[in-house]
Formats: sequence, structure tokens, C-alpha cells
Amino acid sequence: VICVLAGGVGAARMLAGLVQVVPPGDITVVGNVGDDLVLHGLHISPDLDTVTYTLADQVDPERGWGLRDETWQAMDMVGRYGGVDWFNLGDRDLGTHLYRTHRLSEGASLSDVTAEIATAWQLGFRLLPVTDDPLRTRVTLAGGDEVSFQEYFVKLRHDVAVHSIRFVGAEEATPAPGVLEAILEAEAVVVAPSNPLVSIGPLLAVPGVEDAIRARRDDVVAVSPIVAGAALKGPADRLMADLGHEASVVGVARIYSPIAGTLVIDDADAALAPAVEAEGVRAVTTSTVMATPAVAAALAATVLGSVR
Ligand code: FO1
Repeated sequence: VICVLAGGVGAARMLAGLVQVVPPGDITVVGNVGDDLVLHGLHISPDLDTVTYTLADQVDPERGWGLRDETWQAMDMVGRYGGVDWFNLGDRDLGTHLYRTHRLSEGASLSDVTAEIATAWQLGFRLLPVTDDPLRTRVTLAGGDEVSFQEYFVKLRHDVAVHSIRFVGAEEATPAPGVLEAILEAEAVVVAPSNPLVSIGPLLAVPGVEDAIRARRDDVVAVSPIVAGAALKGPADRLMADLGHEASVVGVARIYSPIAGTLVIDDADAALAPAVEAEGVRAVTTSTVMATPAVAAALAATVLGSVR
């Protein structure tokens, strides 16, 4: 089994490559729930849904999140009443949140509902939330205000300086069923090209998870989400800089050194391979910009080849 630690868009793109080189039944994805929110009374799990919709080939290709061929009638109505309309929920996407919220209200766990949704889309691999307990990323802005992750990411368009982040509920959280086993029993553990701080960070914050990954360090390979000093999507570079890290593959290597024996970096950063290795992390250089599914498949093959 290959265990993949996943955030949102970048992770989903790599997974779309991985399922081309490994039978989906041999993959377990441990997904981030720190971006989750309750809005309009609905429980929304953006990273789990992005993985699900992408691997179901239903994701909107331009946005990278939400469903293709979407309509926005419900949100138009909410907007008409002056309701919360900065977080865009399409009419089809709302069906997912209606179902998830209903099942949770019946006492189902997030793991149960995530498995039901994955089965409905015939994903073929296991998608596990890192925890079934409440875990929410909150961002303290340079000005001192603390906001929810989605207020930072969407409402403020992550275009603000950040002072600090915290994962509320992490200390009390326990790994969801199967998470630790997946990490400890996997042939290889892959840290997807997600934001190290706010997508992978919440996973490591759940007690027991980081220790399990550290125990597998020699079989853990991370893919850098930073290419030539910039994030391909989202605020990873700025967040790393704001929080005192070098926004480069060397900065990523420093963050991941305790948990990953290998870091896959893009050809554009080949010259930094020695600096990565100076951090005690083996550097593997390849094309990591997944412009096409073929590149994603090649990246996945290289990632697996670097630990098998
Ligand atoms: N991202 C945006 O930039 N704007 C949105 O309005 C938005 C809505 C949204 C709705 C459902 C969903 O699953 C994801 C959504 N996202 C939106 C993306 C989301 O904020 C990010 O994908 C993750 O939280 C960060 O990886």
C-alpha cells in the first residue's frame, strides 16, 4: 500500500498521476480537514472534496476545486438576502454538503461519510480524514486579527501578511480509524505537493501522526510544492516567508527533514539539490509541474521509484 498525505489541489493532481501507475486499491490517502468549515449550517470539507472530485474527473479544471458544469442559483438566492456569499458553493457541490451534514447529524463519523462519498464516485482508493474530531486551522494576521482558514484563503484572497497559524482542536484530536496503520504499514509514504504549513501541518499536529511518519522516515518521500522559489498555486511561498522559513526547496527540506528522507524537487531547482542534501534530505530532481496527466504519472513513477 502507498500512503499519501494530501492537502487539496496539488495533492489531487499528483494522485491523478499516481492512480495511473499504482492500482487505486493499493492507495490510502490521509486528507487534511483543517480547512473545513460550517457555513449555512453545512459541514464543508474542501480538501477531501477536491481530492474526491478530481479523482472522479468531476472537478472544475480551471478552478481546481468544486464541480465542472456548475450553476450558482442557490448562492444567488443567498446573496439576494444579504447572506454569506464570499465562499462560492455551486448547486451540485451543495448536494455533497447536504449529504455530509445529514449523515453527521445522524451520528456518522467524518470517516464514514467520506468513505460513502468516495464509494459513490467509485474512487477505488481509501480516502481517510486525518481525524474525525474537530480540527480547524486559524490564521493570525500581521495586524493581530485571527480569522478562519477560509476567511484568510478566500475572503481575504490570502493577500495579507500572516503572523502565525494554529490548529484548534489538534491536541484533543485522535487519528481517524486506519490512519496510523496506513502510515506504519505502507510500502512508501508520499507527502503530496501541498502547503507544508497549512495543509500538511494539520496532519502532523494530530497526536501520533508525526511520530508514525518519523518512524518511516526512510520510506517517506515528499514532493516540493515550491518551484523556483514560488508556489504553483496558493500562498505557500508567502506563508513560508511570513512564518520565518526560506521560500525555496531548501526551506521545504528544513521543514520536512524530521519526517522525510527524500524530497523531490523540480528541474528548475536542480542547482539547489546539494543545499537540500545538506539538510540531511536526499534530493531527487525531475519535472514536478503537472501540466498534463502524463507529467503527473511520470512524477508519480519517479516518486515511487525514489523509495522502493
Ligand atoms: N476557493 C476560492 O478561492 N474561492 C471560493 O469561493 C472557494 C469555494 C470553495 C467551495 C468548496 C470547496 O470545496 C472549495 C472552495 N474553494 C474556494 C477552494 C478552497 O478554499 C481551497 O481549495 C482549500 O481550502 C485550500 O486548499
